[in-house]
Amino acid sequence: MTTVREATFQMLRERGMTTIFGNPGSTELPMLAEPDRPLVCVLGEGSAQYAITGFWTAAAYGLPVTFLVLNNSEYSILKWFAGLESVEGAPGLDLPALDCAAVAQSYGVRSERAGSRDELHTALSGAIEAAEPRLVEVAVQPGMSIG
Ligand SMILES: Cc1ncc(C[n+]2csc(CCOP(=O)(O)OP(=O)(O)O)c2C)c(N)n1
Ligand SMILES: [Mg+2]
Repeated sequence: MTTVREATFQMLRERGMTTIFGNPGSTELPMLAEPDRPLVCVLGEGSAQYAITGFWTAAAYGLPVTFLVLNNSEYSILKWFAGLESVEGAPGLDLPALDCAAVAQSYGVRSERAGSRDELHTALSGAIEAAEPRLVEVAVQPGMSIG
């Protein structure tokens, strides 16, 4: 069975992209290396909480980065890891009601939520074209498998 993680890495590799650690690394390092390329930082709603000031950095320096938050309302990777270690009932792994769009907006990053495939396409296109930081948040299903 293909996992979301494997499919994501494969998709990135096929397009000459890579994964970096959290907001600051995703925001600053590639931008310094190749400032003319559009930059999209794809992250989970949980990861966003660990480097939340990356939103401030993007807003303060006017960096034209697009944040795409895939919000599955859980700490999925640790649920998966708990299963791997046969741990049952690990606490604190559900993350309901995290609103990354509202948080990023409060840091000065114009943000929106997409509720459908069409809305996601429109929001992402606009965000990538914009000459300022933008955030698009979309709800995705919990769990690791996609098929
Ligand atoms: C800067 C940084 N802090 C902490 C971690 C540890 N870490 C790995 S995944 C993760 C959160 C995962 O939650 P989420 O982003 O919601 O992704 P999901 O597992 O639900 O796909 C964290 C905190 C990290 N990789 N990098
Ligand atoms: Mg999550």
